[in-house]
Amino acid sequence: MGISTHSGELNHSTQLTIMSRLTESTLNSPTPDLLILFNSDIGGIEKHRSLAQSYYGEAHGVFIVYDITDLNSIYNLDGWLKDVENFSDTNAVKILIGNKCDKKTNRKISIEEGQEISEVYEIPFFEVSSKSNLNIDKLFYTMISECIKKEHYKLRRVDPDTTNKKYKLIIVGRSNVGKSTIIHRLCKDVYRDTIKSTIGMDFHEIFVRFRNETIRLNIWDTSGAEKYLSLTQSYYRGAHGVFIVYDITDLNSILNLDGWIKDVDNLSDPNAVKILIGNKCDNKTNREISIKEGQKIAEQYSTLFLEVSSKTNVNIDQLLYTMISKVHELELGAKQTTDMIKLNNSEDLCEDKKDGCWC
Ligand SMILES: Nc1nc2c(ncn2[C@@H]2O[C@H](COP(=O)(O)OP(=O)(O)OP(=O)(O)O)[C@@H](O)[C@H]2O)c(=O)[nH]1
Ligand SMILES: [Mg+2]
Repeated sequence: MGISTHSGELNHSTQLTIMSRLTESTLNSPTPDLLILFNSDIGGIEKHRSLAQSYYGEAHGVFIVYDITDLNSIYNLDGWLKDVENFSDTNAVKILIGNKCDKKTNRKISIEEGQEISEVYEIPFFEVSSKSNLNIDKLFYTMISECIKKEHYKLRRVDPDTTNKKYKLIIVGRSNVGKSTIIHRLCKDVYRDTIKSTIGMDFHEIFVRFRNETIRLNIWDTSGAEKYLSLTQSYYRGAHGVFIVYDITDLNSILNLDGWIKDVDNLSDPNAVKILIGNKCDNKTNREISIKEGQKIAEQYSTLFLEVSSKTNVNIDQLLYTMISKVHELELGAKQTTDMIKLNNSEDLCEDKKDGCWC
C-alpha cells in the first residue's frame, strides 16, 4: 500500500519497509502513533508479523490492510485480526482497509465482502486507493479523530476534595448483567471476574476532574434481584444520571428492560440523564443482541446508548465522560434558564421602579 505522507508518495514497492520504518520511528517516540499492518506479499510480511506483535501494546491505532485485487490477502486476515485483538490495547482504534480500489477490472473482493468482514470483527472499514488518492484523507482523519476522542474521554481521578459539585449516579438492570464489574472498573480501573452478587445496595465515591472542576461522584450500585426492587426504587430520587444495563450475550436481560426504564421515568428526576448500556461486548461469540438492536431500544426509550466491556475496558472511559458531560450540560442549561428568569424578574422590577432605578 502506498501512503501519502509529508515525505512524499510511497509506492507499492516500498510497502514492506513501511511497517518497520514506522515501528522504528515509534521506538524513539514517547507516544507512538499508528501501527500499519500490511496483508499482502505474504512471504516477506510473515517475517514482520512477530515484529509487529511487539509493537501492538503501544499503538493508539492499527490499520489492517488487504488488497482488493488479491484473494490471498484476505485468507490470513483472521490471523492478523486475532493478533490485533490479543496484543493491542483494547482501546486502540482499529480500521480495516481494502486497498487498490482504483483497479476496478482486477477486483476480486467486493465492497460488500469487505463490509462483512468488518462487521464480524466490529471495526470500521474503508476502501482506499493511494494511487488515485481515494479516501486516504478520510481514512487518516477518521483514525486521528477517533484516537483524539479516546484520549479526550479519560477523566483524571483525584483525591477527595471539599468540592460542592456532587453528582448522584445509579446503576440498574437485571442480576448478572455486570453492573458491579462496570462500577468496579470505573472506580478502581480493574476487572474482577468473581464479584459476589450485590446484596441490596453498594455505595462508591470517586472524585474526578472535569473542565477545571472537581466533581464528587456518588455512585449507587443496585442489586438486580427481584426482592430488592423496592429498595432500588427508593434510590432514584435526586439522581442526576441513571445507567441501565443489559448483557449482550443474554436475550433475557432485555426482556424486562421496559420495567426498569418505566421505574427510571416514573421515579427519577425528569432531567436525569439515562444511558442504556450493552455490557460484555468482548464476548462476541456468545452475542445474542446486536448493536443495532441495542440502538433501537435506546431510541424507543429516548436514552443514550453505548456498548461496553468492563472485562476488556472498552468504552468505559467514554461511558463516564458521556454521563458527566451530559449532566453538566443540563445543569448549565438549567443555570442559564434560572439566570434568565432572575434577569427578567429584575427587569420587571426595573419597570416597576422606573423613577430612581438603581439596578
Ligand atoms: N465477558 C464479560 N463478562 C463480564 C463482564 N462484566 C461482567 N462480567 C461477568 O458477569 C458476571 C456478573 O457480574 P456482576 O458485576 O456481579 O453482575 P451484577 O449485574 O452486578 O449482578 P447483581 O449484583 O446480582 O445484580 C460476573 O461473572 C462477571 O465476571 C464483561 O464486560 N465481559
Ligand atoms: Mg452487583
